[in-house]
Amino acid sequence: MFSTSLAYWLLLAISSASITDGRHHHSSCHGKVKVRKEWGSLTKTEKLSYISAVKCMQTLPPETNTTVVPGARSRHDDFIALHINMTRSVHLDGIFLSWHRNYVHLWETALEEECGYPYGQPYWNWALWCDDLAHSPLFDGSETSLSGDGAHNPDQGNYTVGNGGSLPHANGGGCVTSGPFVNQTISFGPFDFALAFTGLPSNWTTYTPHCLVRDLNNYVATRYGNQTAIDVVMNTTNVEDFQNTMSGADINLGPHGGGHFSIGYSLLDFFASPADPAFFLHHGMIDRLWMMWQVVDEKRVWELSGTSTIFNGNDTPEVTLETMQTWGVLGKDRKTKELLRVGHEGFCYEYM
Ligand SMILES: [Cu+2]
Repeated sequence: MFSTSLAYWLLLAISSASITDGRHHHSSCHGKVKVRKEWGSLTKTEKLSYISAVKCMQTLPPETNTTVVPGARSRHDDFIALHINMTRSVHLDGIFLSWHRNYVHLWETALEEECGYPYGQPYWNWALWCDDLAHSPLFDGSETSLSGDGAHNPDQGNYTVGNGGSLPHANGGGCVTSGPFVNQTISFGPFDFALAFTGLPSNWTTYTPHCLVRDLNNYVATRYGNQTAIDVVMNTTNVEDFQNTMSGADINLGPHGGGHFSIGYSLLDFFASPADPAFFLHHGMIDRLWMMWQVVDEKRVWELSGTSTIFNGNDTPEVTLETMQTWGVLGKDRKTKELLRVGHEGFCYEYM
């Protein structure tokens, strides 16, 4: 315990220093800045408020056109459906970071405006809990967690990853058995990763209710989410390397892929992963690291690499500052250059 909390405070000290640097850039937020904190450092009130706001999003009616997407049953489903539909445009490419920055921000904004959650979007610092996910504040299954492990599923084989690689499963693999999201119904999917190559079938919009599935996997979390793995990403010096080390390649999942795999099944669904409430905390951490990496050098802020097609495919041109990005019913279209600076263009938050 001692070493965990020591590491925790060291990390807080490091992150505070970086944020101070970030403030040297003039902000256009005029003092209205939300503080995004690590889940473990939220007060009980803040945690319960966040959980009840997520449940509120799962109860409010959708804004998606349900003639087109009949599976959409809630505001949370609006976020999931949009992500499913855009998966092959916004991952493993040149708009991954900026698109998800605004996606998480739109979620944070909806939590406040529609569900009364007044605080910043929390994040999940992988390194703090990677060797014991089931006892982390985020996944311990208590009333102040986002639910715990899934029931044991004896039929799990290994994960096949990349070019013939293999990763072990853990002890879960079934529906979550404890905590606030034990009765959550996921409306879409699950979707096979192979669809990343072929595209979605037209019936992806169908209502296919199932439970929130988890398989908390310390082996994967430790391998790809420890501080050394994060340092590899943070020590890169151009955005192409930052993107590639964050999301990994082949069996090296990187912290981005590693986070998805370490929680397993629902969060691992390449298309419908925002159905797991932990998604927004995972991507909060990615956004935090990107911001900390950007403020080291002003020219990193404006650096772009890749297209807006999965695997940087050439169906779309190289991303530029003028490239338009879209979020459907969730929010207005934005130019990429508006999405690159925390503290500007409505991104009024900071990381603690
Ligand atoms: Cu995503």
